[in-house]
Amino acid sequence: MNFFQKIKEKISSAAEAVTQTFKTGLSKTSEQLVKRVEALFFRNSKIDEGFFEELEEILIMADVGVQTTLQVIEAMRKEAKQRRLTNSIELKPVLVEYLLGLFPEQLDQTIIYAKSGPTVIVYVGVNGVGKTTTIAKMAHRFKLEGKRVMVAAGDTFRAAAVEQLDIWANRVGVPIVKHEQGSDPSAVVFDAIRSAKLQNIDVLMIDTAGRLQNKANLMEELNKMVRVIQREIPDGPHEVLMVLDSTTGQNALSQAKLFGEKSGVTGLVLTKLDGTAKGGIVIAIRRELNLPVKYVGLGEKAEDLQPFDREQFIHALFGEWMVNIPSD
Ligand SMILES: Nc1nc2c(ncn2[C@@H]2O[C@H](COP(=O)(O)OP(=O)(O)OP(=O)(O)O)[C@@H](O)[C@H]2O)c(=O)[nH]1
Ligand SMILES: [Mg+2]
Repeated sequence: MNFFQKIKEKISSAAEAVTQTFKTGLSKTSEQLVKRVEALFFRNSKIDEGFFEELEEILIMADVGVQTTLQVIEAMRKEAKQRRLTNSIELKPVLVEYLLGLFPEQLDQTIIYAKSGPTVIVYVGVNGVGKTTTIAKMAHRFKLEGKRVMVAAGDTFRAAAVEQLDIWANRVGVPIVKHEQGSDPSAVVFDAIRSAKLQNIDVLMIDTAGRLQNKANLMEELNKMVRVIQREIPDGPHEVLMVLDSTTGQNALSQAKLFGEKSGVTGLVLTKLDGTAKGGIVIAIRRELNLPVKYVGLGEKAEDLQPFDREQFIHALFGEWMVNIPSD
């Protein structure tokens, strides 16, 4: 095997590993959604009212969202009528293609980097959604890409939050800037930016305390952190990533709606997809909010955080199923 073949093989095995991560991470959703859809197609070979009603229910149960589900059903009705389809099996590829088409084509996952100097990424979200873990996973990714990474312990509120990030920073092998619990998070941010500049850091990631969008003082604290960043780095923060726990379903959607309005969120990270059968929430969120889904959490290991890829996503859900689509 020559050098180029070896490289090619390596790349494709990496791609295969990603596919597997998506498949495993989405297996609960796939099991629920696809098995039920499959059973429906098996039972109802005729395209009738009952067929559409049940399909509607299945999609809503998977948290695809009412609005989006109604659009999908409407499109399928139209297609069936126009093409005079009678057997439900003929609607299989229409469904898969339509779901794929629900995601805008642009590359959602691309992180916006600084033109020069450190790229600053702030992580925000309510308590326990996975902000700190996501920072650790991202630190691991960026490091593998050869970037110089630094993290800042901007959650000075919760007991043990600084320690949690410290442990991660050590494990991943990246420097951390931290102050004592109870200190002003903006001061941590200030120090972190100074030291990121001095150390030629490529990516500085700032952890923040979990907060609800209706807590005015905490939202103001967040704004203050952003102002401190902007004073030091005028085009920063380059990303404000809102982390959402997908196991909370429609709740995550409303959090993002309310939070996004108030805090200049530039993108979303959807964690814990491996823990829910309602992974359709990714579709609902992508449809109902004008915010890109940059990364998805498909498990607890560092490699389980993946850039969101609509094709991997739909393929992981419907892959086996698409193979069985009869060609005409
Ligand atoms: N299964 C699974 N667990 C995850 C994922 N992401 C985070 N978690 C877990 O979620 C829990 C909370 O994660 P944290 O990173 O501490 O959440 P946080 O948003 O920083 O929480 P606060 O700082 O308390 O607001 C931890 O037990 C993580 O291991 C994921 O993608 N899959
Ligand atoms: Mg945290």
